[in-house]
Amino acid sequence: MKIRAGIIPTKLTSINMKKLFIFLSLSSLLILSACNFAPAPAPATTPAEEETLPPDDTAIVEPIDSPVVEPVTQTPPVTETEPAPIVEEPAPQPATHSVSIANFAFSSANLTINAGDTVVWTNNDSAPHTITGSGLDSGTLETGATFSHTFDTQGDYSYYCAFHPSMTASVTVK
Ligand SMILES: [Cu+2]
Repeated sequence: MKIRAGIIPTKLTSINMKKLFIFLSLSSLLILSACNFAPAPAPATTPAEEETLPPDDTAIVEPIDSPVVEPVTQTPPVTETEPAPIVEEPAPQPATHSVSIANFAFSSANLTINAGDTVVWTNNDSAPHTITGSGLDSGTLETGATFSHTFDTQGDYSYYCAFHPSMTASVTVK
């Protein structure tokens, strides 16, 4: 052990190695005794080691820096959420309303519909009639003829028969 005693770093290193060796030996003994195992044959310590290392040194050597486990902070994966599609409120389906012309009268005479709806007039009378007024002009509707108009704009549409002005009716578009 004294071969390279003159070299201080080497000596220090050898001392540290001795401390480590003793520490490991004692640790293994503690573990084995705690497990009620028969103690393994203690590693022989050379007299030189016992001389240079008082028992107190083990207490100094014992704390071993446990590797610092840094908490792994995982940032949550950024999930790109697509913006929800703008759902337009579905417009009411356009409807078709029928108005019958019979006995010199419109039926229904007062019809209420939604914008976009269509009204179909049918002349079920023996005489010819018209739908006239408020922008409506069917021309002459002979018996069995039809006239249709789609109301896209809200408002009140009053109309009459050009042949029989007493025949009046209206369509209210909401
Ligand atoms: Cu008429």
